[in-house]
Amino acid sequence: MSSKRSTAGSRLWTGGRLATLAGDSGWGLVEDGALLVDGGLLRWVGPSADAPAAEEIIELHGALVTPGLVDCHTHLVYGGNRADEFEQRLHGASYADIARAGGGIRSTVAATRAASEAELLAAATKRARALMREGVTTLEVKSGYGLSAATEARMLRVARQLAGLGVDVRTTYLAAHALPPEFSDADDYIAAACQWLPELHAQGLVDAVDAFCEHIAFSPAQVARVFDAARQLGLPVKLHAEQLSDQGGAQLAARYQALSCDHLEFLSPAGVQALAQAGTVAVLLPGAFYALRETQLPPIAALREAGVPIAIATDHNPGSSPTLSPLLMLNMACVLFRLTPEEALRGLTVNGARALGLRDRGQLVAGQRADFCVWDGAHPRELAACFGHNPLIQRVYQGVQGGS
Ligand code: DI6
Ligand code: FE
Repeated sequence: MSSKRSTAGSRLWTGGRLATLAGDSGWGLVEDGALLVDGGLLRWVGPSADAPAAEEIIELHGALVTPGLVDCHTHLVYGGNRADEFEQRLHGASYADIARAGGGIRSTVAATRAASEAELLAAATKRARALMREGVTTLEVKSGYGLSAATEARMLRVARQLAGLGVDVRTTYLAAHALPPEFSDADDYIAAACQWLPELHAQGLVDAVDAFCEHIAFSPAQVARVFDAARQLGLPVKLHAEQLSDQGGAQLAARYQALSCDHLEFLSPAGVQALAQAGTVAVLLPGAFYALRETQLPPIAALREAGVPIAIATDHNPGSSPTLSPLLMLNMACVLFRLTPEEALRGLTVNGARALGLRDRGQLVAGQRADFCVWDGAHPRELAACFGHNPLIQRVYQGVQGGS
């Protein structure tokens, strides 16, 4: 890539192969395409031959351009690591066994509480940079390893600071993730978690509210109380639903017009219909499916048939999905879940954005944010077909070249 002039102002990226993902289906390919950027937004997208004039021209030399990647489900801020549990699972212990024995999420809670804000930020910064090196321009980060008012706030503050790296960060309150050791009654804990929310929201730390609805976590009735607290503040909700069993979480979330339901391996036909009617995004997490050696596949065909938008994400966390590779998730979504490469890329761009309630990104269309990636490749399906390889040449965030 070469730049002819370096004046600030309008910039034209020209001579690229664009996968715009415009519309509801198809790659939206523009061979020899151009993008005009001004003020952090895409102002014009089309064939290079028709491109308007700009103050600066950047030649793409035929490189592939896609929207910036949106990782809509991560647990990026935490202390410690859980490689010991990886070994335990290889020796036959299940994820649920380890959680019931006090490991799992609760072991990360102990390590997170013991870490200072600066330590959490340093660790999360490395992880965010790794995601950005593979093209992530929007990143969601959940709390849920603090499980007290002070430590949930600390996690959310750290998450917000990651925006300084040059990535858009959305924060989600996930206090209803596990029962902390100082509580013996889950209902009492849920009451506390609901009480903490207004103050965290008042501090501007919360974009959405999530919960873990599962036999090893919280019941639908308990989740409903958390969702009521969110609704009182006008906050949208999301749900970790039907990961290990069918709890009817999707139907509950749909009643609250949830932005997304995530995991969904055990989603029932009634759950699929509920998501379709509510317009809730199904976020599939192949990294967790793979790492836990799950065998029950999410009901992809039924989701497709019902027209439920499908997103994919890394679910980066130290236990069930310790991956920092969104590109590997593209490949796994295809190989493990049989998504098409186009569905997978839509899942990590436009539908990932939708799972965060964001409609201003995820497609290369005039008016959208100028968040895009330039790749060494001729066709976007290559991004899903290859794995263990990073072809990113350039990551552009709000019209600014961040490099790879
Ligand atoms: N499901 C997940 O994928 C993460 N949380 C959850 O409810 C995993 C959290 C962990 O194991 O630390
Ligand atoms: Fe998760």
